Amino acid sequence: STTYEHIIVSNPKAGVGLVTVNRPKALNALFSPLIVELNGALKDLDSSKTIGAIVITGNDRAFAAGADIKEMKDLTFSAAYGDDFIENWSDLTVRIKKPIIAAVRGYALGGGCELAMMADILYCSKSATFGQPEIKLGTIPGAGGSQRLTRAIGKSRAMELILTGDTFDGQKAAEWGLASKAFETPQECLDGAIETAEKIASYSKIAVKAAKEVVNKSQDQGIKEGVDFERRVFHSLFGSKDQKIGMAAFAAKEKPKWSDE
Ligand code: CO8
Repeated sequence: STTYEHIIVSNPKAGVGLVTVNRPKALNALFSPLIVELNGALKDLDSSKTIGAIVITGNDRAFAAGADIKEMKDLTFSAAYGDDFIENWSDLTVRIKKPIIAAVRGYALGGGCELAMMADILYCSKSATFGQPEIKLGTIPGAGGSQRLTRAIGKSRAMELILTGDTFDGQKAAEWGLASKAFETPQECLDGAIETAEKIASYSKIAVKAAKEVVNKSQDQGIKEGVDFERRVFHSLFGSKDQKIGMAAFAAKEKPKWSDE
């Protein structure tokens, strides 16, 4: 089997593939090599004859604290647009046919929140922290956040969260319908996700595939156009001074002084 540097793939129960994001020193910040590994692992699990459902998790402190700000801070518009930066994040939603459950413990911020929202089912611990804080860095969500958060919790709440960068906890995520369950503890969250994955894996793989496909039809009409549009605007912000100011300030642990340019 393949060995990975930034993720761990295991088989905790019959039919269940568990992918653990494992870059704890950076709070599981999502950088390109990790996304490549994640896509590779998901594709392997998707084509496995024995796996019926997949769980993605992080650790107790972080599901993922966002896209890697240090990797993005010097990115230019032409590089972001030219290479269609983060387009491969969408692999998870468009290529994987088996159900994916996100078990969110700790921080799910920015790209981390977006990754969790790409899953088919979202479970969290009550103390999990969600948010789209990109505005504080002089940019906007770039991996579907503006579209999926708005679909999940409604326009006014999503607009408020994206414009303020405020976070919300797992209990609120479940109340608002972003998560289907909020568990008392991080361990219960992971166990619950594995248990649900095991149940799904006990059913006919062909019926499960069909069920996922038809439920997703209800979401997909129009969302692809929205996500593509969002990513283009996100790319264009790499041409602004404030994106450089915001991300450099994060890396230097300083407060940004906005130029409004
Ligand atoms: N990128 C890079 N490094 C990070 C990130 C990140 N997103 N988050 C945390 N780290 C690093 C810190 O720099 C620190 O590194 P070091 O030890 O070398 O200084 C280490 O992880 C531990 O973090 P902190 O010391 O900051 O831990 P605290 O407990 O003090 O704070 C927080 C935890 C509140 C989560 C804080 O780390 C934080 O605010 N992180 C950034 C959150 C954020 O802004 N996320 C959004 C990023 S932008 C984004 O995702 C854009 C999405 C666009 C689409 C997807 C593109 C790929």
